[in-house]
Amino acid sequence: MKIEQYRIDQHNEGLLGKHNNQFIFLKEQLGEQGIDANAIVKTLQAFQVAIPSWALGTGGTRFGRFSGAGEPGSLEEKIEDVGILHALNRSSGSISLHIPWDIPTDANAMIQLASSLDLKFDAVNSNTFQDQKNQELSYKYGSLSHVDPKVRKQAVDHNIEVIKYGKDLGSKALSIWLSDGSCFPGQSNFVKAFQNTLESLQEIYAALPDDWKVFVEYKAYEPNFYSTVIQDWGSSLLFCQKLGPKADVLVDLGHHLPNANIEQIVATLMMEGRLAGFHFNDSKYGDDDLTVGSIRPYMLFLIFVELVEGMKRAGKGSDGFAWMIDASHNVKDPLEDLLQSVEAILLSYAQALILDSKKLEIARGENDVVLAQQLLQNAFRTDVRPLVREAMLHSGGSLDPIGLFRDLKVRNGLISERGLVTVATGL
Ligand code: LRH
Ligand code: MN
Ligand code: MN
Repeated sequence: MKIEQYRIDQHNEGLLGKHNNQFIFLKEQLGEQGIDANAIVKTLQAFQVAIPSWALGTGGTRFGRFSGAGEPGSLEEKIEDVGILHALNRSSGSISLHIPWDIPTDANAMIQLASSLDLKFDAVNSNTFQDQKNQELSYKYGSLSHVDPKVRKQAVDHNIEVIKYGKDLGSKALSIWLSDGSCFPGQSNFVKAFQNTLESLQEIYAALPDDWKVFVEYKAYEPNFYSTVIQDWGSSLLFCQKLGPKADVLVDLGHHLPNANIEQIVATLMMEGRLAGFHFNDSKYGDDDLTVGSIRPYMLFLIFVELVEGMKRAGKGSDGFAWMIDASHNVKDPLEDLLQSVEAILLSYAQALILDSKKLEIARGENDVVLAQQLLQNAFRTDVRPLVREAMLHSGGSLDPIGLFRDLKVRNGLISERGLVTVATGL
């Protein structure tokens, strides 16, 4: 199923009058504050968020999975789904694969399909947190940190194989997330686990092509509940510093202990030039993997304030980082959910872009706490939806992606192509 451009244009026509009024009104308001709305629209247009292959089907919980209908059952179908998202919002121009949940047996065919939908292959993810079919040794007690060098070698070899898959697809980065750790005090020697992991990572690092990066993702807990080897941004940064310039820290919003100040973490990593990018999601309790912006939109905005500031300082555009959604869908249609997530990311970015950062710096210098807060909240409380809509419109996308998805009955189309019950590979 492919969404033709004329469908999008037709749908936009009916919405254009109302949108133009709203955009012009906001443009005037922003103009009075010296902000160029058109420049912000351009910046938003350039922002691309990768879609993970595992978020295209219903995730479920450890208690059960209520399968959705018409979900993708193959890699081709997953690429097609991302093609649908990208046609609608023009902001989801890449897909991130998880090996071996996805096995690109015919890389050229996959590249062709992806480029016909204007998509690229984002970072490839390795998986040593599950035992795979026909695997010789188990990861029950860890992978890259394992006490047994044979298990470590198996995990290193897997990562090197993932790099090969990625190379064939034109990916430029390997994302590593380890579940390694311990469930009980005494189970693991923290120092040995760190050193084993470092040695294993060094072997993987040595296998990286020249123009590749490795992203090191941390997570405070789960599935190990006492300790995690790469538990926080500090540990992750330490690994990256020891590995070398091709290693950077990957922040997944759901991987922190409650109430962590993620925006400050982001500021510090950017200051050091070691932020690889993001796995966006939202949560109330832990690694909930809920729709981005659904629970703590103000936190997301504050993160984007630091990102915008950090990008400016580094003289980098948004294409200098890896942005991805990492979410799970238990009750919503995954495609609708992903459209909501991408929109939430763009909204936060737009809010951060309209912040008067010069005034904020002056307020900070004068210890005017009230004004500093007011400036942030003025930006956050501005309805920036017309900016995001204008960006999508200019890029050939829809003014109302979810509305059009529903009008075109995309899910029904997918069900008639793929059947009512399809089981997505992966989670
Ligand atoms: C772990 C994680 C990591 C995995 C993905 C499936 O919680 O965030 O990024 O690769 O979920
Ligand atoms: Mn993640
Ligand atoms: Mn996670």
